[in-house]
Amino acid sequence: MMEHAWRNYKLYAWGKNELRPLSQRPHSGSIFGSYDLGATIVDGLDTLYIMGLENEYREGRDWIERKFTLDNISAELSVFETNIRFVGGMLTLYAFTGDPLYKEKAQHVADKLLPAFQTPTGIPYALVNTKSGVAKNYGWASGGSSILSEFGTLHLEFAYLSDITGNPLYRERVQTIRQVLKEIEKPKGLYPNFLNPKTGKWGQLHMSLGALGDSYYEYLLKAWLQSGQTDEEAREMYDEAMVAIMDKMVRTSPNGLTYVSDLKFDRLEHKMDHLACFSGGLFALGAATRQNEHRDKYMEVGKGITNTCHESYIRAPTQLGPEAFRFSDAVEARALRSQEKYYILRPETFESYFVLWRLTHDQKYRDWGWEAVLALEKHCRTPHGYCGLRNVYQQEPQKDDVQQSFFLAETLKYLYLLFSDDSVLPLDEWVFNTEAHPLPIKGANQYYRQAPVTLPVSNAS
Ligand code: DMJ
Repeated sequence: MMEHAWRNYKLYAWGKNELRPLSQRPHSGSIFGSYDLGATIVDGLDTLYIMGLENEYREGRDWIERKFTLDNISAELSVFETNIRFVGGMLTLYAFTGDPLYKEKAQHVADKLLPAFQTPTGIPYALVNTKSGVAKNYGWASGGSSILSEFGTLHLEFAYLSDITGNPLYRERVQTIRQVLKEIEKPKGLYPNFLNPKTGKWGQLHMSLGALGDSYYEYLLKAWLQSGQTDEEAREMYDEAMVAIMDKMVRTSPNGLTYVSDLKFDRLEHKMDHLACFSGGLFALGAATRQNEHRDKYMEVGKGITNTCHESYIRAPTQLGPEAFRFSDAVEARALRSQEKYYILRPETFESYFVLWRLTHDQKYRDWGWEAVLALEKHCRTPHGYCGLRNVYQQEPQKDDVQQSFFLAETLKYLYLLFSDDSVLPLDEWVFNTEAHPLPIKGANQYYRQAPVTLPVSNAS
């Protein structure tokens, strides 16, 4: 599957961001637009490396060396997307290979994002122009707010970049974000999705483990894991957030399905985004790494959410899950609105299968992953790459003509790892960024490659 996705990207969209498999041309309408940033190359390269596809890996490495730059282009980039895909991708490749090319490129990209952090609070804007450095927020985001899942999903990459370059600046930037979030008053212990970077005040009180919230919670747990479990502040913030989420947002349907609902002010919207399906793995990973009074309960919730996401898949004739699904008296784990019925090759459900497989070795997670592989082959594969579907509830759904870069970065990587031995990227040595780029755990992984500390001259003698 990876070879097929890569080969067709190479044939029809090489150096562009993504492939349109039906049209056999580049996809330029997505987050990275028509700039030649090679998003699929940078995002997919560590997957090729893990799979041992050496020739393809080399082609990608050569393209990065010869072509990849953000200099002399005037692109308006998403700080979050650029960080998780480009900085994250390069950092993993640096950890894997020690090739200084990737460290330089990771730093090059991160430096282009830094102007976005020039706000009164240090909470970055969402978008930054790579040439002018002018930064701004999305017009649609609650009163000029930045978005929790975006500014809260920089910590792993920026902390690691500081450690491998010896430059503390990147860690300082994300530590500032951490302090704002630590000190601010949290309504009912929860984090709303919107925060104004100028005033430091929350926007609309919408909370979610799906779109706009999701990976913030993920990065609290993972910052602690990445630090070799020394960043206790992150773990405490994670534990406190999960207590509130359990109390206010995790619910069980009449037929016993566990789900995490969105919360709008005081009202539960009994809906779960496909994006929130990563949280099955998150609850389980949090439970497995700390012995406390919540451990057994959280492990059960992690398994329950993963099971619910699997149900959302198998209740669709395509055996692939919708973008969002609801719980009411009439339906459970099913999309109701037409704009919720699509599937864009997302990885989150398979990510939870992978984490739960590693933690429990319950065969059902591999069985579920295999069902998904067959469904992807049946409905999403085309002669020229893989496409998403417009409606998972149709027997023969229309395809969307986009091969997302995260299909190579995440979806295929998690499915591959689900069927690999535990010794391939063991979870006590690696922590996955939110785009499935594995980063080494400090103190536990020989590939951490921390920059040597240079002593001041007077002490060095
Ligand atoms: C990916 O870019 C990341 O997983 C992100 O955290 C959420 N959305 C996509 C995949 O669905």
